[in-house]
Amino acid sequence: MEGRIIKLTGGLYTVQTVQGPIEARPRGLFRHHNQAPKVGDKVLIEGSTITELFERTNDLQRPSIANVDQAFLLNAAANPEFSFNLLDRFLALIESHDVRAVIVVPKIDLLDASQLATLKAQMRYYEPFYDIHYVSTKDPSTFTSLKATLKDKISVLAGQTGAGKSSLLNVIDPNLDLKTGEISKALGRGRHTTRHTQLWPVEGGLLADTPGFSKLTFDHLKPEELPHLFPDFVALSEGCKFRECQHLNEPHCAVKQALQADQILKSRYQNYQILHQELKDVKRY
Ligand SMILES: Nc1nc2c(ncn2[C@@H]2O[C@H](COP(=O)(O)OP(=O)(O)O)[C@@H](O)[C@H]2O)c(=O)[nH]1
Ligand SMILES: [Mg+2]
Ligand SMILES: [Zn+2]
Repeated sequence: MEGRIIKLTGGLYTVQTVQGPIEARPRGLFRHHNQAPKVGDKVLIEGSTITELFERTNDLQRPSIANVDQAFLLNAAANPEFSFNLLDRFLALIESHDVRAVIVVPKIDLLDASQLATLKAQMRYYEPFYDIHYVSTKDPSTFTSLKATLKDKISVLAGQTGAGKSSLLNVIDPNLDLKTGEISKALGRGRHTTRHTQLWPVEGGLLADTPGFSKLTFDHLKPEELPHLFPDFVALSEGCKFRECQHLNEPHCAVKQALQADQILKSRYQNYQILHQELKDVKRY
């Protein structure tokens, strides 16, 4: 029977199947992968044994989840102040893990109508490349379109502390926070909570209760890889003279031409330059 691993605690896996959740253990390491199954893996089970592990589409380390379809990247409209730099860094990081990013702007109730209109106008630049959801916990109906995207997918949340991740979990399923709270209580002592990642069935999909991409580090990337992580630049790069154009000092660069023609958000290009330099400065051995 086919299933999806939604939880791992002390070597015991919980596999979601058409017959409901089943607790199972793996047969051992898997020949083709030489690795243990993890949360998010699509597997075959016989009785209470995981017998086969399907190929992964991607493989996150923190939290440890395979086959993530999308990451909701939260950048609050205010408090903390909206940052295009953080937005672009997170987007590149998520792209580098082969995960689809979905932009979420929480706390729109903290802006007045004209401030919100200004932010939306700036964000319009991203619309051809990313879905954007503007939400507020003060108006739960703002979450309707976001909820609809959960179906049949594995989703994780990303974004800095205070962005509104826990609040979003709470709106999507008020039981989620409670459940994680129960786990820490069950462990007792209340001093140290051992967190384990778990996928919760919500809106016909699965949502991780542990945020991803919390370390905004790019050690795994070479500067030459960066152009591929900016889909807006990728779309233009056909017009660059050089195939592996870095869009920095090369002649006949379509990205720089678009920048001069105001077809690229200035902050977007600046953030690209900053990141490119940072990746060059990373020590490699
Ligand atoms: N006004 C307003 N406050 C919000 C909204 N979403 C979250 N907050 C508040 O922002 C703070 C941080 O939210 P939280 O969900 O804990 O962020 P996290 O650190 O990303 O999990 C909390 O005080 C929330 O009550 C919103 O849509 N509107
Ligand atoms: Mg939180
Ligand atoms: Zn170029």
